[in-house]
Amino acid sequence: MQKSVIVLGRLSSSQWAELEQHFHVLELTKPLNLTQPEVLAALSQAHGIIGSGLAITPQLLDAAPNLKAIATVSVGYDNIPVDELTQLGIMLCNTPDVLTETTADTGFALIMATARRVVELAEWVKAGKWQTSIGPALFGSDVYGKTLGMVGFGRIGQAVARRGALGFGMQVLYSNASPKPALEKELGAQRRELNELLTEADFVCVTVPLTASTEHLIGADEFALMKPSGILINIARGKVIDENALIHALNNNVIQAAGLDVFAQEPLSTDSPLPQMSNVVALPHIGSATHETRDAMAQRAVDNIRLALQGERPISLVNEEVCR
Ligand code: 8YV
Repeated sequence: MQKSVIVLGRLSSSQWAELEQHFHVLELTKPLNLTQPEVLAALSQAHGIIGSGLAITPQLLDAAPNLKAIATVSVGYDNIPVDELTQLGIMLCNTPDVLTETTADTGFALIMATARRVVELAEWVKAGKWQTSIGPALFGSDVYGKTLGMVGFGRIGQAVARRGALGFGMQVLYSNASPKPALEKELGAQRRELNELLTEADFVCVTVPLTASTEHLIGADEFALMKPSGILINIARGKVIDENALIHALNNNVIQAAGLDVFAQEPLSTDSPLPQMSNVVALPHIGSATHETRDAMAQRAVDNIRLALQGERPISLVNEEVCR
């Protein structure tokens, strides 16, 4: 009997056709409503699920006794209970590599936009306020030649650092559990303790995954260590930052500015003051959101689920233990 795969999210027509060659494919919409009989019927048959932002609850797992693999269309999987899946023998696959450069571009867009006040000044021009030549009140800060502090030095962190070092003559510092000698050689990057990095960097760029040990990694004490001219960039997960402490730091000249692609709550609550602040550039979690990259991520998820359900090793498997 053909195996069944549930798809939650967009696939191209060729990706859809590729899946249909091998599986019975069912499309459902997010969030999954587990009280709907058709959703429960689909889950009861499902061997695989493809989707992003998946709420993998115990109820969902109970409703899907045949589940063998989940392919999240994201590199991050902080929203997924990996240990529970491993215990149940369910493979979790993600989409690293294919989104690295695009997400690093987003990080650099935020570095440029915050330092040179791109959004604020574009809005100023749009409002017809450019009537005389501009003075120092509207000047920004240099990016070229400054110090870039990477909090987390995995694939995306390294790609941001490469842009900074090779394109913008930046001195790269990084804090990471393990040293990265190859990058030290390639970019002249230097490893620092987090506190030292915060003190020395002009730009602090966060790329660590969200885990129990990185939640609120950057809070009031950490902002106090940064330079008053320092700029915080977050392209990781919102909860790595204590947002209340960030708002306080931005309002009280503890740091200069922040460029944020991610927030503790997404979509961002309309109560959040962050997007209205002139020293904040807030984006709607677009790290990987280009046509090319989202297509490549969807393709990786399709490849992962196909391999997993055909008994082969998926390209990017998070919980290797399931295969042992
Ligand atoms: C995702 C992301 O695309 O990959 C990740 O972890 O944060 C984004 O690139 C987003 O979560 C939607 O899937």
